[in-house]
Amino acid sequence: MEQRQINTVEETLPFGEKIIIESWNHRNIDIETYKSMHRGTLTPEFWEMVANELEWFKKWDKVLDDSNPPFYKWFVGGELNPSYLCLDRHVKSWRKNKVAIIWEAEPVDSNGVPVEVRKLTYYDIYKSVNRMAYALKRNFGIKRGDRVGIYMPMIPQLPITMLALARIGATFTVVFSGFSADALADRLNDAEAKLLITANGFYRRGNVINLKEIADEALEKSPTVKSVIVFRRIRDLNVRMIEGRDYWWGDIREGTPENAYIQPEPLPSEHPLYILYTSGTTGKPKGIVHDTGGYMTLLHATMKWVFDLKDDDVYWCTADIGWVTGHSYIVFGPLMEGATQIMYEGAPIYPNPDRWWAIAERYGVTILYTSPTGIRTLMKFGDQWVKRHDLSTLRLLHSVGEPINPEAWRWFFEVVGNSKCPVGSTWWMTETGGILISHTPGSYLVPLKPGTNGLPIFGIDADVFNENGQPAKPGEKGYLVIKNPWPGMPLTIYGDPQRLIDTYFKKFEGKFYAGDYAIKDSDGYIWVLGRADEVIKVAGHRLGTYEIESSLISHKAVAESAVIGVPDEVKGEVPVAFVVLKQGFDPSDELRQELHQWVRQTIGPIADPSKIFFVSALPKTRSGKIMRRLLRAVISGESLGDTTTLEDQASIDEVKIAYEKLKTEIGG
Ligand code: 6R9
Repeated sequence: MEQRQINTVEETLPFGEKIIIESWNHRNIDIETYKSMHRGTLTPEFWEMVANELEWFKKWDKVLDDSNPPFYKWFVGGELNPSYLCLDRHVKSWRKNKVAIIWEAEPVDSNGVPVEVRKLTYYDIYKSVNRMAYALKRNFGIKRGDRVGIYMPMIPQLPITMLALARIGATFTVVFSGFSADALADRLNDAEAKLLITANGFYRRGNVINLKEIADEALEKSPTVKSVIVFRRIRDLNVRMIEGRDYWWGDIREGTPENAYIQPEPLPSEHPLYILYTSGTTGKPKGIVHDTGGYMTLLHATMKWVFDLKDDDVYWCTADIGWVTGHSYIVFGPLMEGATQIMYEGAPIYPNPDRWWAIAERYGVTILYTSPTGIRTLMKFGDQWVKRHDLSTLRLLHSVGEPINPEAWRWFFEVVGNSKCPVGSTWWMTETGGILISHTPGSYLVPLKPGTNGLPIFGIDADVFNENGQPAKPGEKGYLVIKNPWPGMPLTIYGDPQRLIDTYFKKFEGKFYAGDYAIKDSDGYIWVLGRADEVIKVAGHRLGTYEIESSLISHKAVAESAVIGVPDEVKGEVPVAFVVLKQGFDPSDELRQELHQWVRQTIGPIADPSKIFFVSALPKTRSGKIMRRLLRAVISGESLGDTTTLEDQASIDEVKIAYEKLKTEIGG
């Protein structure tokens, strides 16, 4: 039995104490030693060493092609296939019948026991992927370079679909199953998807969601999609099937040979594996395109260093595959590493607020990767829900998606992890492909501090810059930048390469600007504070305030709108909307409800503002630009600063009154 001892040391800076878990896997290290090792890793050759640990069909001619920045290409000339790395390799080894995915459906019986659990081995998944790849190729003519949309809930058929598409070299785009028909249609159209793969429905919080109905509505506006494959997730849920367009997954599978084998395409390292749409500073989400070789290399590295994954681990990432965390750390990362992992269909509080802890106990989870919102949601219900379960198998905990407040960190560390598991907050984004700043208990563990992201991982040169592009002083708030190219970085923005340059590489010439505010402390630890742009993280879900504004403005009654993020105890941030109505429309509760419903229908429930305020004018400059800065100042109680450009002082007074009203309502 490993000896585990915890020492608590006081920090001098205003960042709280350091926590040293002594002898955790005997990899503890002091900060200066880590930093000196880290300095030696900031070269392409270091990443070449990591890439050499993957199985390539053909090795590269050049590690990094940097002739056309910021369109870097990693491992040029190399060929590989993610489906091969995640499946064939294991099937050829002792892992053939190792359980890859333990899937638990949401419904439970009257004793709270889950009614459906499936354990799929690597060989099971391998066979399904091959049959699916066979059908995609032979029946639907899908080939390398085609784009395919995926709109599926948290069921094993989702990773199976992604791996089948990767196997034949089709570029897929997964759309989160909580997005609306309009959001789905926008993404299918932008990607010019030929085919959509979906399910008839799924369970969420005890309700049946009819996914196919939403997909049908989207398909009316998505002319490029010629065929649809529908997985029957819920046996008795009947949905409309359009002859010649819609096909049942089961029927297709029946039509393929049991032992179908489709050779994995040897894909060039810079082949576009997938497009994932994410919110930015305009109304239209952008399609981040990831490569294959660099992306898989970063995932391999982080699975080892950050998650310390071993063959006897039971790993669980609670994210939804519809977001980047699920792409990287449910599908490609863990499966490539041969993990046994948990996949859960439903809500964390169904039927009770101990569902996650029950699952962790049931399967003996050892590594848990979750979100601050998840932690805060469950923390609210009290320790007794955790204590009811034996969580002694847990050995490593991480969070992602938003800053973790020290209180939530402590609860996760003490109550869930019983003060023996390292707890990290891994910083990364859709654009980065994988984790770039994090504690790395799998390689070397520096002291923990509640709430920090820690030091950049090996091979990543991250810093905090001030407005002038100079490194910020310790403790000074600035902008997070990544100074070197890394494997896993975006290839481009689909259909709009210039936007990649403008959004990420202009503010600090040639360096990747993440769009986050951050502080570096005197130890060099990075603390990401939140977004510096018009992006908000609602329960860890990334949304653009402009998207919500565009949705509101598209309603017939709305003339103008401004949306900002407001701090929320559980969700981190929630959107609040200020709305000016058109002539002939009057504020009413009914109209307010209609607007809430409208946002749900045009984007999805996650984007629904927590409050909608009717105002007669928005604070604007004389040239007509909405001054969101002032709205945010009112909300944060900061001084309004320079208001000389403000056209109409009355507008800001009205916002203040609306905000005071909000504060009394939420008791903040
Ligand atoms: C993986 C993911 C990216 C934004 C990012 C930042 C925030 C993510 C964080 C974090 C503080 C962490 N973020 N992880 N902030 N600490 N550990 O979430 O990707 O959805 O693209 O969001 O999320 O603001 O810029 P994505």
